[in-house]
Amino acid sequence: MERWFTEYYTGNTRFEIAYTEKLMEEQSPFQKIEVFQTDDFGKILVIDGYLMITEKDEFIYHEMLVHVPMAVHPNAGQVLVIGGGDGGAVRELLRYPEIQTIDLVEIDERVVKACRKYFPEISGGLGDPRVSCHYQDGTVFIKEKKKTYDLILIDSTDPVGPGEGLFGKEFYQNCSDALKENGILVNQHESPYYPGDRRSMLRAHQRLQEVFPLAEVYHFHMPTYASGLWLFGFASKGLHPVKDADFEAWQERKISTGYYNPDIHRAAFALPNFLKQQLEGTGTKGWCLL
Ligand code: AG3
Repeated sequence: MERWFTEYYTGNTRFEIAYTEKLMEEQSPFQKIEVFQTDDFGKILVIDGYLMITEKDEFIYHEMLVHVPMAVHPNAGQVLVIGGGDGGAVRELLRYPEIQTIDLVEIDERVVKACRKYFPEISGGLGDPRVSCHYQDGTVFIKEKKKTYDLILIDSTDPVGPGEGLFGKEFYQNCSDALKENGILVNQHESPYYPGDRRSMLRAHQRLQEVFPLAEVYHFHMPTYASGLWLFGFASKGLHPVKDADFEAWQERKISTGYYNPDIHRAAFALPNFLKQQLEGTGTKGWCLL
């Protein structure tokens, strides 16, 4: 008998992966956590019915989350990751010797436990001496921090359930206060195709633009997220995501990557017209607006 993991993108469109075994299912105080073994994507982590990571393509998401801002920031020493309990973002950050401390603020300790058990290759860096794990609500943690971080990564779930506050304007303002003068914020920014994701994307973009002098989005191809086209936001008090990137310095570090490279970095900020129009609120032609 075939068993399927199903994620509904809308009431009428869904994505399915057959699994060979359900390795765990747990209702934590915050959310439902599931891990499945699949043939095509390796192990997959699902939270509240939404696919978070697959062993096959998580590198794309985590490389684009980390290497884009790291190629721009001239010297990131203090980094904050909010969410990211799987450890994928931390794994990529640890490849930079100039990073001295990483605070990981994950609301749900059960996610970390599950990932340490089932995804050791992704979560392995969480025990590194440079990393401090705080099991706390990121919206509360951030309030105490002023001019502390060079880089803040918001590696969140979707804006339903525990992830919701991580898309709020007050939270973004607190992130801005917690960043040093040349700090950068990168956030999980949803996607333009399906209406629910699009609404979240537009709301996040508007709020970030209200808080930060510079707020842009960049895209990457994520096979197992709705529509395959996914976005991160890049916000700063001045540093430009392409003009201020130092690609030579990045390449000198000889970090081997499966997706990220300087051409991809530049191209990620080149947006298709329909997306530009959506973000500017001028999408009158109806491209992808259904
Ligand atoms: N964070 C979730 C990204 C959004 C997925 N959304 C969806 N499947 N509807 C992934 C965390 C990886 N560290």
